Amino acid sequence: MKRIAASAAALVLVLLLASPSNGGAAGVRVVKIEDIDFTPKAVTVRKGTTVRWDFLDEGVSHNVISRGSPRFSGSPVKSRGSFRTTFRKPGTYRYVCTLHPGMDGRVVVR
Ligand SMILES: [Cu+2]
Repeated sequence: MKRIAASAAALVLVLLLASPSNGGAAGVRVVKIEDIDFTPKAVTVRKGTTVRWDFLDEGVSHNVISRGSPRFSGSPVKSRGSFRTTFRKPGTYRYVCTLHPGMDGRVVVR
């Protein structure tokens, strides 16, 4: 019986490791904020994907503010840490950092 339980646990582990973390049904896509820019400036994701912005511009504050339609709820002004939101509906979501003109990006949800 112990042996069967161990085999089942091993199988679950294999299934977890084999499941795609990117390009699958849902996952996390990271956008870096550094050098007063979003990198990459555009990401294309499947609906249900969480996009996480990592604030890596040491000492420089930024925000992530949705522009136009469709819209998502943006981040406060931050200089470290991260902000994440999950995109459930297809569309092209444009956003800017309101503190730095020209600092913009987009998330295309399919
Ligand atoms: Cu900024």
